[in-house]
Amino acid sequence: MEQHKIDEYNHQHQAKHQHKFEFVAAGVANLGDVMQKLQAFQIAIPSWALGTGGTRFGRFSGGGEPRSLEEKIEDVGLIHALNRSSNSISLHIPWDIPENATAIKSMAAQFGLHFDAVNSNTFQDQPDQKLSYKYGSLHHVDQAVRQQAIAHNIEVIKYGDELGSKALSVWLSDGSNFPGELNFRGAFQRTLDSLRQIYDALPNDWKIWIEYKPFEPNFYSTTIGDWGQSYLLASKLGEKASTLVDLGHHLQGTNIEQIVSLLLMEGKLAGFHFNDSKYGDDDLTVGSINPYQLFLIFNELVEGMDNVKMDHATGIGWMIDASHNVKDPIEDLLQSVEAIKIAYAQALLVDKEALVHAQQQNDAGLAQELLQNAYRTDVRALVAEARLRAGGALNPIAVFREQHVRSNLVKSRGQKTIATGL
Ligand code: PSV
Ligand code: MN
Repeated sequence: MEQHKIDEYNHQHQAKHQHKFEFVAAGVANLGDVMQKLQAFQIAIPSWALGTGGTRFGRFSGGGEPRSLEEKIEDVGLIHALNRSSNSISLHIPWDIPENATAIKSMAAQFGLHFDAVNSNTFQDQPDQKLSYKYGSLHHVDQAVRQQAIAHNIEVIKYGDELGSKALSVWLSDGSNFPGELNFRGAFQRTLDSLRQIYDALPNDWKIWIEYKPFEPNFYSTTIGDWGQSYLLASKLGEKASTLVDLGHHLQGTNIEQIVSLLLMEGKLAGFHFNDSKYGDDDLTVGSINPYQLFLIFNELVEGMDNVKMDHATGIGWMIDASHNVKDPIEDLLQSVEAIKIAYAQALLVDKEALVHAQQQNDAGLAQELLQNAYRTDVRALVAEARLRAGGALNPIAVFREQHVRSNLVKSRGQKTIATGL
């Protein structure tokens, strides 16, 4: 995306934007601070979200999907050029093996991108794989299978290291489908032992992020099923290990903001996989179903990070993890980043002193007023202004559509492309 096209769009819409920005900015006491924080805040894009997702019933390609790692990087480069808020990409191995790490790294750098956490994959069998993960990987009863999965994770660290990543993100599908199939303690102990071996292979400045999920693809138990189990593993492993929260990996009604608050307090919150859901791990666009919950999570994050003087932008990992069936993946990611930044901006507007006072007085009514005052502020012009100041588009999706980016991608890449990993 040439910068002049973005500038042209911005120029045409500047006057209307300015009016909206001044209106909302007039009510923001700490405007300079909010604008600076919004500009600094970046959200990583997962390589697997750049193609259309599917379900076990089917997959409907949208066309023009990236066919290689290079094309995935191009797509993230485009997203970042438009929103100036997505300056990194998270790779999944073996879907995204970089054949020439130096070349891939410098290509990414040309788009202003670097590499976020690398993800291992022991939830699928690869064609050339010796032993199957049908009954799990790091928790497997057979030591040879565990060893194969450990070796894979260590290989993923190696790829990530070559690209400048600093974290290994582990999500296991290990679990069981029927009562009695698995000894829970045994499965946990074997997982811990396997993770220890991976932990010991981490470079000094690396972290390991342990994701949890209550069900799917296993439907009776998951060996790392909730934040308690992940936290227990992370605590036993040591300070390089922490818990990764994927918003879709909770049962309905779970108070995610409370989980986040306590993990932060313990210094064990690795970061986020953002998405939204109505029923389970739906992988819908973050903010599309429950934006108030997203705001409440950010409210805890801002309060908790400020409490320990943690830099919001760099203190933990911020990443999207979504992939559904119907929308254009690039538009979906632009919407996701926008929803995250809106929730973050609203959380920055909460009158914290007044909230502390209300809490001391047990004034639930006032506490609600204070939170909802911030939540009901239309901060879109603040987020757009931050983007504008960073060189992005006032309205990224409008530019994407006006420039016919998707149909150009279909022309150059083809209608029936399938991004690796999907
Ligand atoms: C599966 O639920 C999942 O969405 C996990 O959240 C991982 O982070 C992601 O896939 C990629 O492996
Ligand atoms: Mn995830």
